[in-house]
Amino acid sequence: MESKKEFFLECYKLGIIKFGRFTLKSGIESPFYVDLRPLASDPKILKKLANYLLDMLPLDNFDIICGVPYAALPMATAMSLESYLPLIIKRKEAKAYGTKKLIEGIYEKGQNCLLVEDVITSGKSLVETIDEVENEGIKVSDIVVVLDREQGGKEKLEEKGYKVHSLFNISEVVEILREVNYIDEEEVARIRDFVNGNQVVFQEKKRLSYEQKLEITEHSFAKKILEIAIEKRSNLIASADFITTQELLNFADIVGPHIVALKTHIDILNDFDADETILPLKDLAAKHNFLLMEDRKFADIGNTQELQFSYGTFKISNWADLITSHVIGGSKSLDCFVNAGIVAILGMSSEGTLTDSHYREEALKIIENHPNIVGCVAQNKVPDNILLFTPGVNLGTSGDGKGQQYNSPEHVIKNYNTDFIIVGRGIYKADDPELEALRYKTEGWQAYQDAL
Ligand code: 5BU
Repeated sequence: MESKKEFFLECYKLGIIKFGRFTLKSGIESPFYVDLRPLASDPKILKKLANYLLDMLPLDNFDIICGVPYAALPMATAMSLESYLPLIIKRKEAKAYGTKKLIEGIYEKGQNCLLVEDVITSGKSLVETIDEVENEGIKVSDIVVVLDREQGGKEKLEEKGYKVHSLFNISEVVEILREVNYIDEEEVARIRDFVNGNQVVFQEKKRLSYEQKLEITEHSFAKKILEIAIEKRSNLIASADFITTQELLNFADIVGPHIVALKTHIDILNDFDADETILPLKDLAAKHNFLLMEDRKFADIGNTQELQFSYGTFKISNWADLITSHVIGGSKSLDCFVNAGIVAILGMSSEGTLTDSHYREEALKIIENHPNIVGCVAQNKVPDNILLFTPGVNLGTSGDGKGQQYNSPEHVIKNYNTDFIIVGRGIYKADDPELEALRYKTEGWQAYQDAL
């Protein structure tokens, strides 16, 4: 048989222990979280686990075997199959009708039952289970657990005269994971502290500054927008959702000094004209030093996106520095955006969006690995090397009655580490858009500085 250590690492790969910051049922913060249920989904591992557990035990002492519901049920079943110890099932609650039995299966009073548990923490729930089993006239002398969290449970049960056999304990598990560099010294120390009953202090990870991001970002447009942010002391992008060129240009000139980028929906203009719209817009971008971001939200196959990007009425590739794109077409669909930076859509701000956590997890894999990506649009934290753009920002209201959901600049910068806030109606619908742009700029910058 492989070593216990190798076996543990096999189990670990199923995701049974997570490290980070977790709030337990009791409200206590823990530096790790254990859930052994995935073990039952790998039949080979479950079978091996059953044999490891059985090997530790004086099997002749037991007449029957019982798992503590629910996580230990498959474990007890597998042990029963490997050892021929008959299985009984303990219900979580007695049936409200019929037999009202708490224990199901065939057993006799006075038989000795081996109890199986996945994780032992304080031992409280095990004590309750033992009481219930003993109330049926069944004897319990030994308990076998897969993982001892070393928080007093074993001692508590042993004081009451039970023998607790544990396959792994958290200290040895941490040692194994440290040896293979899956966790670092800081985490090891925090776990030791926690196990020793000390309150664990979690150091809040600070957000990176724009200067630090400038060092780690690769894309030229990522660098450009960061440089503008530093120079203008602004993280504001104004969304200019106008339907006439005149309004668009007036607005760009007014808010230009305060923004890092102007976001357009060029296809909503009634009077688009490359010479009349784009040329003066580019001049304004140069005059006030901001980027042009076309919120096109591409969502097609690569070939079509390539055509949509460079041809048709708007010829976006001629003038946009940044474009938004969904990643729904897969990584290769993004290859066509070569002379602009992609701001990929990870999560939308609107109520009922389908960009749920599963979608975002998969989308992020594409976003993290595509060289044309500058950043993403999202309403949650993202890795440090991807710039985060957050729309749905408004100081005056929480929604628009059409599904848009708003937060304040402070909220998104503090909670999501947003790099750039995107504000549309909050600014362009204001009585004095310039003053309002200044207000969002000031609030956004202040929130950023406070978060450093
Ligand atoms: P608003 O007026 O601040 O609600 O405008 C927000 C802009 O951002 C608007 O142009 C939207 O098309 C855009 N937007 C958004 O609001 N939410 C999203 O998730 C994405 C884009 Br992606």
